[in-house]
Amino acid sequence: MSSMGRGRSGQGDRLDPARPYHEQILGRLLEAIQGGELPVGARLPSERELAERFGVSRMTGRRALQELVELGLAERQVGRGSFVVQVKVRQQLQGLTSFTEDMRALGMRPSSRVLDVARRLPDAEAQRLLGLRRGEPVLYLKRLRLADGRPMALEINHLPLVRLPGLESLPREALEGSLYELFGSRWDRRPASATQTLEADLAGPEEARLLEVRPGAPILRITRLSRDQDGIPLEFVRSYYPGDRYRFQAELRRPAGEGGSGRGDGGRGG
Ligand code: 16G
Repeated sequence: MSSMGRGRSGQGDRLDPARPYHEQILGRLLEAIQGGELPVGARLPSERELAERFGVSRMTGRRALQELVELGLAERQVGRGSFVVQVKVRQQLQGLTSFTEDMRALGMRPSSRVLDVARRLPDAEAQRLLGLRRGEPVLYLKRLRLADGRPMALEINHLPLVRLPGLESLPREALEGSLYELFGSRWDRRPASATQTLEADLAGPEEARLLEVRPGAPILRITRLSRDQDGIPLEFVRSYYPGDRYRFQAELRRPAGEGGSGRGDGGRGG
């Protein structure tokens, strides 16, 4: 492939007249990004440079760059040009899915590193949310979740041992796979509903080291309380997500009978 980062027009820069030019230029840019020739932070050729190199109009060059921005792979900086950015995982906020399912749906290979596993008494919040009686233990499970070998989340799970008999004696490897699959296959319990919260935070030294971000980098603190088919809590998880690797998306709808709910200050005046 011809170099995208530098060099002059050559054989490799010829485009096939039978296919849309902007698509082919986009393809070359994608190859250069995926191949590491244009790493995160690299400046992309400008629309003028693309136009010259491929013998197309500046409009065509602009369109290829625009599509790269829309794919979430590049960012325009006013007066400076376009730069390659870290790809973000687009995560839906509806649908109760597992890490394993989410990463597979994105074509990535999920894996886990078990950092800590121990029988413990839950802290007050975990005990209350899980609806445990005093003295009822949880399996405290701390895992680093990776996708294609890259850290994507640090999860600290609290699993109520009274509801998951035998969990404690499972080999460590069983905890490296999908917990949601394990709930189903071993106890015939499936997370059916969950309450999740998201908050912004800054990475402390431990999160930074594990998630491979700098200390003080933006992270998301997420909690999830999942319940089974009968509404019984199955897990309480505190997770840390690197802010530069995710974009959350939710579909929003006006409540039925808009303006007529009689609640809050959203109603029609008069
Ligand atoms: C997600 C959940 C987590 C759950 C895990 C199970 C959040 C925000 N999300 O990461 O609560 O334990 O999926 O995934 O905490 P697994 O089945 O792949 O182990």
